[in-house]
Amino acid sequence: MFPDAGPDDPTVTAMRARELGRKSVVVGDRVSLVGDTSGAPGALARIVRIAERRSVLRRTAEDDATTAEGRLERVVVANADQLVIVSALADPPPRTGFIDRCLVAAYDADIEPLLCLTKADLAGPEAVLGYYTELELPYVLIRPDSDLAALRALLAGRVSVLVGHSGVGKSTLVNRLVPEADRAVGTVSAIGRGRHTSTSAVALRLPPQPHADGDPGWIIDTPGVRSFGLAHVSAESLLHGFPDLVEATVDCPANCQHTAEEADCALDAWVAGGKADPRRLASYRRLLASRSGEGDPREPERNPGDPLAGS
Ligand SMILES: Nc1nc2c(ncn2[C@@H]2O[C@H](COP(=O)(O)OP(=O)(O)OP(=O)(O)O)[C@@H](O)[C@H]2O)c(=O)[nH]1
Ligand SMILES: [Mg+2]
Repeated sequence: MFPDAGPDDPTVTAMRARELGRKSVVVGDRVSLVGDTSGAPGALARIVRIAERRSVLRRTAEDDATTAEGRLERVVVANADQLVIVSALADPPPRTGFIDRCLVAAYDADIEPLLCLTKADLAGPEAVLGYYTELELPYVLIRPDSDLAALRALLAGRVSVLVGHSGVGKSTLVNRLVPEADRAVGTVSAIGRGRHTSTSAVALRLPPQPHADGDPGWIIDTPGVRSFGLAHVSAESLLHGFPDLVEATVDCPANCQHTAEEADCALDAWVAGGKADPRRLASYRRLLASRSGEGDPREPERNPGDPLAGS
C-alpha cells in the first residue's frame, strides 16, 4: 500500500487533500499520493491518505496538564524508531533533567533512546555518563573531527529523530552525516538570546556507505526545544523513563504516589541501599512535582549537580 520511494526517485511536492479533514501530516508520516508525482518544476501532488503510525513522539509546551500550555500537545514526529537525545557537553551545558524527560518520552512512545553527547572537544563526558551508569543507555561521543562510523551503524536501517536544546549541534551533525543536507547552523551566542537556527523538522535519507549493505536509514533534524513538556504522560508511565527505579516500586504501598511526602515509598530505601543513584530519584520527583505545577519554572531541566550555564 505504501511502497518505499527509492533514493533515486524524484522529490515530490504535495499538499494535503481536502478529504483528509483536520488530520495533520507530520514529518515521518507515510502517505499515499495522487496527481502529478513526477517531481518536475511546478508539479503538485496531493496527499490523500496517511498510514497508521508505528510510533508518535509527542511533547507539550508545559508539564502541567491543567494549564492551556500544558494541554497544547505537539506531535514532534511520526514513525521514528530511535530517539537520538542530543546534548552538548558544554556550551550549552548538559541538562540531565532534559535527558531524563526525553527518556520518558522515548519509552512512552516505544522508541529506542540513544544518547548523543556533542562538543566532546570542549568537556569530558564522565559526569553525564556517571549519572546514567545503571541504565546501560547506548551513547556516542561527537567532536568536530570524530569518525561517525559507529553512529552510522546505529542509524542504519532505522528512522532516527534528533532532539535537543538549541545550539547543541544537531544540524552540524546532520550536515556531516548527509553532506548535501545544507542545514543552517547557528552560533551559540545568538541562540542564547532566544534564537533558534532551525525552525522546522526535516527528514533526510542517509547516504549509502562504501562497506555497508542495506538501508543506511533516515535522520530527522528538528528545531531546538526549550523544554520537553510531559503533561501527556501519565504519572505511572513517567516511571518507565526510570528503569533503574521501577523495580523498587513493587514494594510500595497501594496507591503510593512515589513523592517525597510518601512516608513508605519503597524508592527511598532502594536508593539508601545503593541500588540506584539518589540523583535519579531526585530527578524523577522533580518531574512529578513539575507536573502538578510545582518546581522551578526558570530552569526546570537543570538537576542539582549539572553545570551552571556559562561555566
Ligand atoms: N566545539 C564544537 N562546536 C560545535 C560542535 N558541534 C556543533 N558546534 C557548534 O555549535 C553551534 C550550534 O550548532 P547547530 O548545529 O546550529 O545547533 P542546533 O542544535 O542545530 O541548533 P538549533 O537549530 O537552534 O536547534 C555552531 O556554532 C556549531 O559550529 C562540536 O562538536 N564541537
Ligand atoms: Mg539546527
